[in-house]
Amino acid sequence: NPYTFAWEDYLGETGSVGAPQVCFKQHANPPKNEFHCGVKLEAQDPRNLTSTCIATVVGVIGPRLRLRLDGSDNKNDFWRLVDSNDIHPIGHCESSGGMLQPPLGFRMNASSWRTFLLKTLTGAETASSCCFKKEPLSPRYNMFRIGQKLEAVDRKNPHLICAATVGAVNNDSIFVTFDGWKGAFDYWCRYDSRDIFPVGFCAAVGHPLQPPGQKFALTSGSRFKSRVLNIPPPPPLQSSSTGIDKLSTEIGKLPISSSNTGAKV
Ligand code: MLY
Repeated sequence: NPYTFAWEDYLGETGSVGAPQVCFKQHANPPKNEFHCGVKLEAQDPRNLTSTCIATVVGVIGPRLRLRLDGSDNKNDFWRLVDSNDIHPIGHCESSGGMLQPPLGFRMNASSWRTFLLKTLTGAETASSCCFKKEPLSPRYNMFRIGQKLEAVDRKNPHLICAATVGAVNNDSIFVTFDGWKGAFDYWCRYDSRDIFPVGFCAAVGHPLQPPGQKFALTSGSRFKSRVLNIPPPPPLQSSSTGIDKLSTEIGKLPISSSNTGAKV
């Protein structure tokens, strides 16, 4: 039964603990999923983050939505949580002064975009604004510790959430390792990624959980001897792009005077 992985037994056998809820950017009480297949919404194009596109819900599992961008193919589906800031009701983009864009790889020529948009939205069922839940706050800093267990999206098979371990911690990043698998699925992510969840999350929301794989060193007493980690270098320290954005915004607001123009700034 994919809903009932025995975390308690596994934590005991491996002598490990789950990362505490407060480490995660997830609500302690996960939101209800009130979307259903077929409804349309606005979503950021994951392959072109400056574009807001029309998407259709093509799958619903627990608090997750499988989305397909209208005008794209069925090979680029992606998943979002119902409390993601990347999704909004139809009309949100226009009401905030933006324009809906064709997805990267739009399958018609650009001039047919307006016609396509009109057609795809005419008579469409749109997701009600009450389906969209408030995104949780980010924890103030990275509180993860090496060895803590968690549940994590397999980014190569993003419909899957799997048993995982914090393999390394570096500044605002953690290295997610998948228990019982060789390193091929492991990845670095920010501590406030929406792809990582506390132990027990899947059971609580009715999402299947992939138990550990079978690739354990068959030495020592336990079935679950941890493997030797091959940890790739962490991502370069972000010179906090948001910080820079904010700084340049602030600079833009400064009154122009002899003290802040000219070469000596
Ligand atoms: N068919 C794939 C699935 C791998 C899933 C790995 N996750 C659970 C970490 C394979 O067997 O390679």
